[in-house]
Amino acid sequence: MHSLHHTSFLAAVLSITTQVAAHGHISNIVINGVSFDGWDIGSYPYMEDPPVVVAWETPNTSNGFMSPNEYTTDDIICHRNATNARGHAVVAAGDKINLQWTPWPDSHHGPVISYLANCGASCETVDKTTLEFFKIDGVGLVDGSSVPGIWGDDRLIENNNSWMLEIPSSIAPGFYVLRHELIALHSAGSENGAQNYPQCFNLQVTGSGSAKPAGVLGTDLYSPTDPGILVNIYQSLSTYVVPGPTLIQGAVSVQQTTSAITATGTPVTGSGGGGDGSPSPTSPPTSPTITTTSTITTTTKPPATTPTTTTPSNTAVQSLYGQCGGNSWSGPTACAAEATCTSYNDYYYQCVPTGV
Ligand SMILES: *[C@@H]1O[C@H](CO)[C@@H](O)[C@H](O)[C@H]1NC(C)=O
Ligand SMILES: *[C@@H]1O[C@H](CO)[C@@H](O)[C@H](O)[C@H]1NC(C)=O
Ligand SMILES: *[C@@H]1O[C@H](CO)[C@@H](O)[C@H](O)[C@H]1NC(C)=O
Ligand SMILES: [Cu+2]
Repeated sequence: MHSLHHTSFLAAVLSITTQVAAHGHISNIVINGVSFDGWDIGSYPYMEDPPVVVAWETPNTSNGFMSPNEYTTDDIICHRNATNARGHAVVAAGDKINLQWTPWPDSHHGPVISYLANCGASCETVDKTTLEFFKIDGVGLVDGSSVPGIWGDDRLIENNNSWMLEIPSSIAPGFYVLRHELIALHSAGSENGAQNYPQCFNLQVTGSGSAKPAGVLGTDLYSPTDPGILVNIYQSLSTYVVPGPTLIQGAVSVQQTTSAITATGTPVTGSGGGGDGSPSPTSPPTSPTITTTSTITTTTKPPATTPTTTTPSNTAVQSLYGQCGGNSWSGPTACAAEATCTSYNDYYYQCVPTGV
């Protein structure tokens, strides 16, 4: 029942049954001011001849997610039943890419992670099960001083629901799949509760880099018991380990800004051969200019927690710091004497010390 979440804190207090068809997907990516459409899950899967885009294609995923028990399936690679993008975008190593998500629900705290995998001759035809991903960016817990903390995807929401990343300048020219992913941790305190939202794009990286970092298969990226996957974010965390392999040398986590759009890009098709990295004749406009807005300032957020006492509907008693409610929770809803069942969001209620 991942589709339940509050659109605002007040709405959550008033009703925990508000249905919002949200979560998200990437609507477009912006490279040096040139915007490339993403895969529109609401219309393209229903077309006989959908537009060629630089994003990997899926059926209507309903903005849904992959679960930890699917980490060893091919679906974790680029989302459910994903097939190769039929075009790619050209980007120079060292350039930035802004990925525009549809509005992300603010209850879905978690990391923002980006990988590249070399495709060899063509990302349009590569077998996704052979792709070896290396991590170029990973932002997890930004500030753990409050519970449930400020996370990478909270920064993304502040940044107009977009994420800015940089293709490391060291990367050797060639064709690469960019795998960008949000992992929502609001239910991750329970086994199989994390939610992975991967999205893939085809890039041709140009430049004079020479790094060809080693990577791991998509099906080897995560394990359901990784410390950053099976984790209760409603208790104070001093550290958080971003899931997946470690960042490559030369990875740069850039300051979050948005990209003004100055042109619409046409995906390059036909993969001009040998992977030498030279832009093909049908590349998007040359002499691109990137305009970044000033740094987004932190928006005022509602209080992270406001205790709400639930009405016990189960005679069993939960111990301190145990879960005591939330959407689809069927365990005890009463807390031990010294604790009060507190609602953090629709998904998770926890027994916390009374008076805290
Ligand atoms: C996509 O799937 C969701 C849920 O499965 C559905 O509500 C929505 O109508 C679908 N979109 C289209 C265009 O059919
Ligand atoms: C994905 O593919 C499988 C096997 O072909 C199919 O059963 C399933 O319905 C597909 N999922 C979606 C969301 O289309
Ligand atoms: C914010 O996102 C919306 C929706 O994608 C987009 O239309 C708008 O141009 C973006 N604003 C900025 C400053 O990037
Ligand atoms: Cu959700």
